[in-house]
Amino acid sequence: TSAPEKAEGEARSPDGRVYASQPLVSEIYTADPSAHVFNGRLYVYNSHDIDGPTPEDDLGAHFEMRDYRVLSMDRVGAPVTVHPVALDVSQVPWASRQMWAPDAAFKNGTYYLYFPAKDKQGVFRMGVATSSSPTGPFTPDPQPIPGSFSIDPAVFTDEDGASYMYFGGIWGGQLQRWTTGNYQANGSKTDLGRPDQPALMPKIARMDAGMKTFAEAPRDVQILDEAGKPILGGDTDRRFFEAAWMHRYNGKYYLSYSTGDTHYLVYATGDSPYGPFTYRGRILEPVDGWTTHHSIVEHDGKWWLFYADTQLSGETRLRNVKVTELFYNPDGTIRTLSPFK
Ligand code: FUB
Repeated sequence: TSAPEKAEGEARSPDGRVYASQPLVSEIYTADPSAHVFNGRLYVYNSHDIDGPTPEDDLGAHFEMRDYRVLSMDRVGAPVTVHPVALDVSQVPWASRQMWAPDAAFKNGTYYLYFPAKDKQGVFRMGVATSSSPTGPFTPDPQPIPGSFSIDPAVFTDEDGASYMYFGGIWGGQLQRWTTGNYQANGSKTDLGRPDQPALMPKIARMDAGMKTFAEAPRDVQILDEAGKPILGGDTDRRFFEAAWMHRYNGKYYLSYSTGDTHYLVYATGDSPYGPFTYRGRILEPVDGWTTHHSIVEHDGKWWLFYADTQLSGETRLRNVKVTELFYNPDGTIRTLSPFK
């Protein structure tokens, strides 16, 4: 599906608010941006949205993406290249549909693309594919990463060279169906259904040196409130929903994520990649469209927030990636941004 050319006067949302940033590209629809700097250039690994036939539902069946196309640019504001298809679902032997939010990493002279997709049984798993180029084409492993499940992989490499995958998403992301360690096909469609109990937390697993398998069983990443108690399931303005991202700033670890049905991008900080993390606040107020999913990267001496909204289409299933500068306060907190001026 092609996105329409940007038209003059399209810079206002349907309710009249002026967008703070413009879509990075309009040739294709893009979402869920994971930005990385490789050899000084910015690469964005995103979902490639298409206009499929499935009606919208709470489980995201309308996100019917089939392939990945990488975006790249010399710097924010420079022309953006839309690269050819990097990986198509038809190349992945175990996958059936819904190539959702991906991420990438570089190690051992190889670029790794991590992606969630539903297997032939309709269960989300995480795949890995490799390439000698940051833009692909990528060659997928024939099986998903052993022990992987749910969605939204984010692979963070720490200063000591250790890499970790953060992942998970509730509702359509199926995390709530894995509480026993096995997939419960008839499990909850949303969450634990226990608003006064600790919420489902994102998962973390250290990656093996080969970057294709977990070096340990995935474990919970604890997100705590200011009193040191786990954020509760009913605290929907702050609890983890999907889209985990990790970055390091001034020696602290920043775990950021989407609150899903309340549409915030929020963050929590900690002293170790494993956490625990203490909730600190909002990064981005709700965008146009249901989903909100981001990444944070440093480039050219500034920090950038990549996110997406539905400016070009007005439809949640057809999103467009944007970027805006992110600012830290002197105490290390992040200044809350609005997607509108
Ligand atoms: O784009 C499909 C899914 O919607 C992603 O995996 C989630 O993070 C949400 O953006």
